[in-house]
Amino acid sequence: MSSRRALITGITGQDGLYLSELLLSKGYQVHGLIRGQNNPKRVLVEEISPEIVLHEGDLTDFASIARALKASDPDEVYNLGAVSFVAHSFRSALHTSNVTGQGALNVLEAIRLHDPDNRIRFYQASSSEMFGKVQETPQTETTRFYPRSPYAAAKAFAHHMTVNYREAYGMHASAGILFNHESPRRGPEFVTRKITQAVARISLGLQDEIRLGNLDAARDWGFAGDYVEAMWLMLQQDEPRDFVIATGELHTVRDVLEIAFAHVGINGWAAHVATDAEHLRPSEVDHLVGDSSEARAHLDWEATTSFETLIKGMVESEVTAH
Ligand code: NAP
Ligand code: F7E
Repeated sequence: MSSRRALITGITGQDGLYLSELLLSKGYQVHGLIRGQNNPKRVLVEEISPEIVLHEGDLTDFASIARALKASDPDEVYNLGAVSFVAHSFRSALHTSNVTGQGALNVLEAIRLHDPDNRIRFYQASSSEMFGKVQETPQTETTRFYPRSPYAAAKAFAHHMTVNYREAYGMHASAGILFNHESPRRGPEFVTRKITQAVARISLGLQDEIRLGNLDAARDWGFAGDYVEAMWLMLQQDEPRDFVIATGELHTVRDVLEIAFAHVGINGWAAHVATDAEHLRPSEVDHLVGDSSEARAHLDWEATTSFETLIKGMVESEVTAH
């Protein structure tokens, strides 16, 4: 029996790892594009399965994407690769635009040339950050974008190119507009992981304080394992289209602190938290919350992990790791 093949860019990232596990469990042959000649995160992919086939390449290098497509001959391509840290994108706007924006176009164009019969199905990792300075609440598939960072502007470009390749060339190309999703595999620079890691260390006497930026920022935080399921479901639909994937619940950075500290038995977290202007952004996104009614109706998808369970689980995982 020949199994389905998937090619994932960004396979070493949080979502790439969860998606690899999901696709392997469904019997897929999984291929990944991996950056650099000796990527230190290669080991994370190999821990999931030594059977995953890695192809060296970079989203800014069109030829390397074309080579990976030829070698893997996939049925599905998931474009998860990106410079994904919003704060960093302000310091590296051109690079972010090349990787997160034009990188997606490189993948679309490589697929178009490799597969003129449109056999390949394509997923683009779009982001709630595109809503930025929100024009309505909650945000849906039709809410107008108002990007507030180089990252968000690059994602908006990639999103529009995905829609354009679908409409112009009939490609089965879909974009998931995903709201924040977290896990113990989240990069340590993102606020939920930064807090849960620090709280575990404070509870173990290894650290005294956490330095943070805007504590009033509010997000719709879900569990990454739930969200990769939505990516896969989108590519199983007969017709390609875009979906908002979110929990519909809004919480602040303060709520993350409250739950994480309480879980290790520390009340009065203020003594352990300092605010530091270094972590403020030149233009901030104050609050984002999504409406996933379309995903519920058409994909039968729903977030299954509550915010509290997510944050407590991340703290537990850090305590165990120390
Ligand atoms: P992540 O952990 O930051 O992973 C990013 C991945 O992109 C890594 O595998 C990284 O590989 C790769 N990458 C970076 N630059 C590259 C380049 N030049 N060429 C090829 N690959 C490159 O991100 P994530 O949280 O898993 O998110 C997955 C995708 O969804 C991203 O596109 C992100 O922007 C988007 N998204 C995320 C969220 C969220 O809340 N997590 C929400 C909406 C959208 P290295 O090992 O080389 O660093
Ligand atoms: O920040 C505030 C910060 O960096 C969340 C990416 O996956 O989700 C992610 O982007 C909020 C912001 O995620 C600190 O200002 C306060 O308002 O965890 P974050 P993000 O910027 O929302 C979207 C959907 C993506 O697509 C992105 O790729 O928390 N905040 N103090 C802080 N944030 C950080 N990182 N560090 C702080 O010290």
